[in-house]
Amino acid sequence: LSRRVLSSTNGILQDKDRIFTNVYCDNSPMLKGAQKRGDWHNTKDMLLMGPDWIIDEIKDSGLRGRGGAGFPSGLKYSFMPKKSDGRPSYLVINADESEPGTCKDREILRHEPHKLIEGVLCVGTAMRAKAAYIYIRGEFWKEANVVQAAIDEAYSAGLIGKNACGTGIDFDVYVHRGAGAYICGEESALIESLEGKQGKPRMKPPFPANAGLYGCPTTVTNVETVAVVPTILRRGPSWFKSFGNEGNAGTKLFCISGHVNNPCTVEEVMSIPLKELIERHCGGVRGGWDNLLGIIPGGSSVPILPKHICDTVLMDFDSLRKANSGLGTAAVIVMDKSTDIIDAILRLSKFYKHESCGQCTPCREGTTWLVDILTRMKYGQADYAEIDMLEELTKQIEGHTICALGDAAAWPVQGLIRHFRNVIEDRIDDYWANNPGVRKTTVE
Ligand code: L3W
Ligand code: SF4
Repeated sequence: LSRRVLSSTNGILQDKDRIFTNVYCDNSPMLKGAQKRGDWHNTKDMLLMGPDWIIDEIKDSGLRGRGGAGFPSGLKYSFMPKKSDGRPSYLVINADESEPGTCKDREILRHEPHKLIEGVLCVGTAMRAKAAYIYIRGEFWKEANVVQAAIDEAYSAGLIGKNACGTGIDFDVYVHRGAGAYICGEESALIESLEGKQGKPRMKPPFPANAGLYGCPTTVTNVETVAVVPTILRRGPSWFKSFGNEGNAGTKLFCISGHVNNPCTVEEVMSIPLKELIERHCGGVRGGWDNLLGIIPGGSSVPILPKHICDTVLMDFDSLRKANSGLGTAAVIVMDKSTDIIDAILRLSKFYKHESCGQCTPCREGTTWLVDILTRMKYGQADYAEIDMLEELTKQIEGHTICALGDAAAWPVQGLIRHFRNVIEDRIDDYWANNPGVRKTTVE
């Protein structure tokens, strides 16, 4: 809390500081409208400052990846080779937005496609790439059409393609559509899928920056991360850093769903208090703040937080990590007291079981076990000892798999046990009290 600079004294983002000014589609997403909003302004001058300048500006801004991991973006982009060894470098945009509760990149694709394409050109130039692929979730057919139309406009206007923006730089942009698998949002599975194979994650290292698409240096990066870059370059890293707490710079799109009066996607300052975010933009929790049970603050892959933590926690990477959860994709899923919390977490476990690619035994078998045990716990048909066994199972999955899907399956269940063990125990007590004739089997 040492450097709480929330753009204004009352802690809300002012319109003049919004990056995504068309996120509600007040105006046309196409080129004319985008240029009126300031997109493609001075892009040539920014590109001619050179790759090192662009990377330094991104590093200085403190931008961290908006796709879930929060890795420092400038550092990640700097991993790409400065000198070619004969292999081309590729930029790949992860628009496979599939994390439950997450719908922020969708709004950018629909309403701000030129912000993305300009960002693709800036970031691609920074890593000396000549081509970028935008990998769009299969279900987003409308968004893919909008992005393709915007790319066509950008080619016609000379903004991309040969001699992009009159800089002498050649840069091509292609749309590639996924086929509806969550795992293709994992960067190495996405690369496999782009290559025409099944979307199964690769072991890392090597990281894509060393050996990615077709074995060439590749950076896979999220839509929102890239789309904010032109504004950072135009307005400067200090402007971006003036929002949020130390190490958690900038503004951010939050998508808030569940038991609130007005679910929405909204741009706010990083480090805004969770309660303020919901009360200011969503008309509060259904039935009032005291009716809150808990909130998943960052998409389905992070642990739920109970109300007493939601009362004060700030929405940024480090604050949520300290609270034993995470910012993830900044998808805020609100649950009021009417929620059957065991059933809600069971639903997530079913999702991960379904989406597991099956390569690793702990993930493939473990997610099946999570579903089996939680299904019984939902009805109370379990034993107290099985709660510890369930927790142990999550520890056997976490950190023992090729990709982060295993962790993502484990963490929500750990959050359930950490904060709602009493609910599971009460459910077990109720079941055995109401079913005296049923024979109980004890877990060793
Ligand atoms: C070179 C090194 N590159 C790290 C790169 C790496 C990647 C980035 C972050 O998982 C999380 C996951 C989900 N040399 C490097 C290096 N890099 N060290 O930096 O890497 P990492 O491993 O921290 O994260 P990840 O594998 O990208 C992403 C979580 O996000 N998530 C869900 C996301 C869902 C979506 C969606 O809907 N599309 O994104 C939510 O929490 O669980 O923990 O690029 O290569 N030494
Ligand atoms: Fe596949 Fe799961 Fe292993 Fe990831 S953790 S590679 S999804 S089996």
